[in-house]
Amino acid sequence: MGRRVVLGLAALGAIGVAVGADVERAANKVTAPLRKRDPTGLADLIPGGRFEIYSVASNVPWVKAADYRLKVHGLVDVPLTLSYADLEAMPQTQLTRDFQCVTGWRVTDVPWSGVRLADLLGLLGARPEARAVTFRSFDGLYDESLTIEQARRDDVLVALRMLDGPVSHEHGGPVRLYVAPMYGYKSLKWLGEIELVDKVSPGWWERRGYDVDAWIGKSNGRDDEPV
Ligand SMILES: Nc1nc2c(c(=O)[nH]1)N[C@H]1C(S)=C(S)[C@@H](COP(=O)(O)O)O[C@H]1N2
Ligand SMILES: [Mo]
Repeated sequence: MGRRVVLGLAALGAIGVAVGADVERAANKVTAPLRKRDPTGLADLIPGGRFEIYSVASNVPWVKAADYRLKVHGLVDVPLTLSYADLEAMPQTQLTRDFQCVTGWRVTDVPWSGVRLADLLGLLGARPEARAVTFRSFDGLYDESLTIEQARRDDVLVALRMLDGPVSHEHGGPVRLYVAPMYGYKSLKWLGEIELVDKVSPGWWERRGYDVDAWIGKSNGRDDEPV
């Protein structure tokens, strides 16, 4: 495994004030260049829906798989910096699930594949005082966290592939997080850093009003949603 020190992450910016889905929509407007174009509008008619491309950052560095590094550190026995090849060499787990944004859109039966976060944590040796995991995006803005129990679920992936191909830049490639049982805002794109910490800190959208525990159908006042 590579242990090279990697690209320093840009300082985490804190911007924005208001709360909820309106802010999510407003933030997404910034990212027009990242959105998929569909001049026909026909994509809206495809059953099962399609992905909206979201980014709170207007410019995200384009990182090739060969240049990719994932820093994993904090309350672990062996802090590591992993390359894309390191991640590819680990056992890959496949999952096919619906992807659901808290604002209402859903894409059915999306295939994902990657390294179980649990396997990664096992490799590094989480210390007993590690109670939570914080994730930071190399977009310099977005962050998320999970409790250590959530992070050890077998449906939480450090994803290298989605939709039967490598994770594309617009979907958060080369590597993003995929938290299957939770709303889309937990599935941090452009994953740059994983830190084991002593407690959960609310992520980018959670500081703006979304629930920290983002269970699909059991959070954010959407208790009536089918899972
Ligand atoms: N870095 C980063 N990750 C992110 C977001 C973001 O703005 N920045 N948006 C989140 C939200 S709200 C959703 S619904 C999903 C959307 O994933 P997609 O852009 O691949 O459709 O990404 C999540 N991960
Ligand atoms: Mo979302």
